[in-house]
Amino acid sequence: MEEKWWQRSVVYQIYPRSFQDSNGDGIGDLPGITSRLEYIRDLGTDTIWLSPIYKSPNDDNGYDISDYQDIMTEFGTMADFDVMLEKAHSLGLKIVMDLVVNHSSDEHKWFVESRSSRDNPYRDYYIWREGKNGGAPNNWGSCFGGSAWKYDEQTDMYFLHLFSKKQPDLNWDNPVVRDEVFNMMDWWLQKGIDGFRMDVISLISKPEGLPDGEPGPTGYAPFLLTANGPHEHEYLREMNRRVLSKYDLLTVGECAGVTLEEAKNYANLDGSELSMVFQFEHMDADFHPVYGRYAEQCKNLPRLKATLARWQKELDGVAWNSLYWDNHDQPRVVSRYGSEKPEYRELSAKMLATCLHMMQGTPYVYQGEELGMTNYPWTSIDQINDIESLGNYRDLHARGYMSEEQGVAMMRQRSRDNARTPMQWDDGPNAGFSSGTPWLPVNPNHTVINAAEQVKRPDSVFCFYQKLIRLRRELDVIVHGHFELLEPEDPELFIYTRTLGDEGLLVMCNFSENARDWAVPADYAGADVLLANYPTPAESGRLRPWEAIVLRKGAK
Ligand code: TEU
Ligand code: CA
Repeated sequence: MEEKWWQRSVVYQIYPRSFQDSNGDGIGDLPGITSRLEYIRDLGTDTIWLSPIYKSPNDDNGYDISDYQDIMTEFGTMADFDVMLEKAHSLGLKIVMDLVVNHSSDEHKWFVESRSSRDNPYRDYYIWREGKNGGAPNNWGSCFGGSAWKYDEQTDMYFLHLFSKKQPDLNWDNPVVRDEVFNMMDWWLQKGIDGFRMDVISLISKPEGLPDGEPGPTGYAPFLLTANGPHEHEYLREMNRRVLSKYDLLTVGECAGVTLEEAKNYANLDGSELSMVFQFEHMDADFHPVYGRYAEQCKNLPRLKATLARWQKELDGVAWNSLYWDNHDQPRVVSRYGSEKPEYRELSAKMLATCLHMMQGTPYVYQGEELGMTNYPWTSIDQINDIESLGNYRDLHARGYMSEEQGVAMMRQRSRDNARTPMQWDDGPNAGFSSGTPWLPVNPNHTVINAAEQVKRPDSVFCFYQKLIRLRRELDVIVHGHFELLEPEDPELFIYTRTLGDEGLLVMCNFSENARDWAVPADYAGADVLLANYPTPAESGRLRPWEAIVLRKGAK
């Protein structure tokens, strides 16, 4: 199989609202992104994934789209987009857009029509059902808490919303909806974009008859029961045949609920569906066993290692992995699996980056991850903007599972807002993000953690990411090497090898602040040090706190 361009790419994700404000309204925008494209090029990433920039009432910060072919007012104009796209391409950067078509905004004209009457031509663009026993049509719960159904008086029926009440699910079983979506995609591709990240694309085909599911701790059936539905791959193959296959794109499906077996279809190397998927098993590895994500973190390194190892081994040669720790939905990985202690923060950020970037797959760097940015020290629920965090907290608080104080502690660990505080450009006011009042508070630690300081310090996290990204460009063993996990049960060490022919890498990562004895296997004795996160040479047979070392043998 010849190598595809995105198999050697490293993608930079921008959450536009929090990246760079150019007009002082406290909200990031497209001209702000355009002014920072050289920074992204200098990091070494070659592709940008833009979280949604389309017209939206911002109930879910742009993941509720009211016009798929126009730009969100706060972010600028289509002319601003064209300038940004043109400059990105001139710098050798590709642009991947966020495709949010499992649902639209309830302010989209399709839904305004659909809800107006039962026989409106747009009625079947969405999923309407009669109530049952005086309540919702089934027991499905929304990802954001509460029921996944909203009663609509106008036509005395309920509509489905797996996410917020203002995000009605589109009816993909309706061929006219598929035509609308495919035409819109082609319109953007004709403008010259280079691919799509597809929001919850694994949920578009609902189970026949919309049956009740097994209720979870909140009494509702989890929304993930709709994942990988009966027509999922039929619709994606139709999308590929009618649109994607006409271009040379990076397409990544955000596949909530995807299994390894399913991923072999979504991301198979024969190009009949998508380039790759975002899976969530490694993101769920530290969930609370009963309350899931929105409860205290339950770290378990062996479980994290086992899931990543399984995805590495089972997709090798069959399908393609994405690699990520951070995005706009996840708490910052330095706070989640690293250390915020001043003496360890940068070491742990570099160790986490090494662990991820030495694997097989396309790595994604989320804005600020290349600086080692951390979670925010929230002190009150009132500071939280995120609809998902608030919805889940209110559900659990109302049921007596969580006090307000426990809720604030949970937000400091788990809220999506930890990823959405403004990008930290410098140590000045608002971290150089805005000359106005930022829509979400800037982390006070921007005086210590910021791009301006790091781009010129050779041992910074930023410069370490530059090295990692350069190595991926240069070494086939990183792109194509086969993965083997060592020490699967060790609770602190994540050690694995990559081999391609005679060449091999030994990747040793200490996920703890405990120094550990660990003897390098004989076949790596005396091997060259390809990469290390400590400034001083490694002590043989020992791994220092948060230490990462990559040994290379058999290089030609
Ligand atoms: O996220 C969908 C999804 O899978 C959620 O479970 C998400 O990963 C969650 O926040 C993790 O706990 C996508 C977008 O990435 C998210 O920002 C949107 O809120 C959501 O879809 C609805 O569009
Ligand atoms: Ca702005």
